[in-house]
Amino acid sequence: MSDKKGIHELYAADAAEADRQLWGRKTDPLSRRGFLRGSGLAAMTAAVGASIPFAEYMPGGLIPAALAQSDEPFAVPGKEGLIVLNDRPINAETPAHLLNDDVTPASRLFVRNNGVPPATADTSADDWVFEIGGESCGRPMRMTVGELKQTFKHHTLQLQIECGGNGRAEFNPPARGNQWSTGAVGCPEWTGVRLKDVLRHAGIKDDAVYVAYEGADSHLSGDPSKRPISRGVPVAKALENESMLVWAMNGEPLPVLHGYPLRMVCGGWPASVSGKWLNKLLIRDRVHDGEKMTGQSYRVPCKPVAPGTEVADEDMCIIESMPVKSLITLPKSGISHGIADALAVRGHAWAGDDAIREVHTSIDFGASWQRARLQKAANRLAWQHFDASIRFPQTGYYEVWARAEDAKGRQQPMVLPGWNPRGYLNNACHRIAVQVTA
Ligand SMILES: Nc1nc2c(c(=O)[nH]1)N[C@H]1C(S)=C(S)[C@@H](COP(=O)(O)O)O[C@H]1N2
Ligand SMILES: [Mo]
Repeated sequence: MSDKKGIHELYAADAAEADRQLWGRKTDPLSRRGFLRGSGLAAMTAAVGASIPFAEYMPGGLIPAALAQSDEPFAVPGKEGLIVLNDRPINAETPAHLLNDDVTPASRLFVRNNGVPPATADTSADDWVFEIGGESCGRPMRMTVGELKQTFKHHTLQLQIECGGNGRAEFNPPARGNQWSTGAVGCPEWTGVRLKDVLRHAGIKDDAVYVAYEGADSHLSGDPSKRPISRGVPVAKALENESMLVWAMNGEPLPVLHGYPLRMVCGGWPASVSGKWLNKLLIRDRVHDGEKMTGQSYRVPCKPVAPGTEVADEDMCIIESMPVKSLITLPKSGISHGIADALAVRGHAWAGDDAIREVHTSIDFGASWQRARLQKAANRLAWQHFDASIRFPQTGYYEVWARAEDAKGRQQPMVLPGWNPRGYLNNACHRIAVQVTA
């Protein structure tokens, strides 16, 4: 990596090449999207269609109003249809109807970056070096992905990841951060090795408490001493069969945006624990204190609070297993449907570390519920598919609601659950609109 340019420098020098490295294809640096990711003055001039006399005073990263007002939507190549919430860092979510696949394809997996991704596209995966260390590591070592593949047994599992802030957009008072609606979730199939096999190889001392990651992405400030994010999980979660180090997704090398060449995946917990571009594993003798582990990040009030309450850091608790949730992925909200036919409804449900026991649907705003057909998970910590065939009593406007219940009997709330300062854990029922016509 050290002889390679960071993606920032690369953008300054050659935006199209930087796009190729990051997105796997060359893009037009004059497009609005290409522009936003740091094209030089020449491209900017061409894009606004005039020279810019005071260009030297333009703040770095400023979007000229001529372009900011353009209607051309933001787009992420290879992720058509995703909604871009933020361009620096790149964050994009998937509309519900594009999440209908049983196994989420790369093209439809949300992207959540806290910093600037490293330019890893031209890196040979097998030569990628990562370190294992930390106070509670018995035999600190360096390993390559090639050695990882040779040393440990390979496993392929479908594991669900959901951003802790998925659903944030609904909270009131609003929480700052990316305004995710429902699309920061996906369930691809991952191939790699069990984290526990690697940790045991490197020696876990008796006093081990947490297993954490560091990635090769850089902080938005450009300060090399800062990490954009460095989180982890308690040792017990790290030692589960489904906690993995993976190099492949859906049978292909990990896409650059999803952590190529190596990432951690700990399904069912906030996806922020699933570190991308892994270059360090730390076996800690304390609760990890890396970036976005402390303060209010990925924490909720230990006791419920009224909306808008200020909560002291010491009264905030780390989010672990995510709550029960479901998503209707078929049909697309807003369709018209003829009354003569039953409407086929489909979706997925998941519940952090637990399985889903039942899913119900309602067409009368929750007054009555019908049990949907529910499939078993492909494996533990994969989402489960449900489907229902719904008939409507008369023409008019309906909403189809879905409500999942986990193995412990916990159900999704029909309205917003506990407000919290950072807007995490909104698992309210998903609903779609259907116009039933004659
Ligand atoms: N190195 C690194 N790992 C990371 C992040 C990041 O910014 N840098 N974001 C985390 C967060 S907050 C989420 S929700 C998931 C998103 O994974 P995805 O972009 O592959 O969907 O990655 C996690 N791992
Ligand atoms: Mo996240």
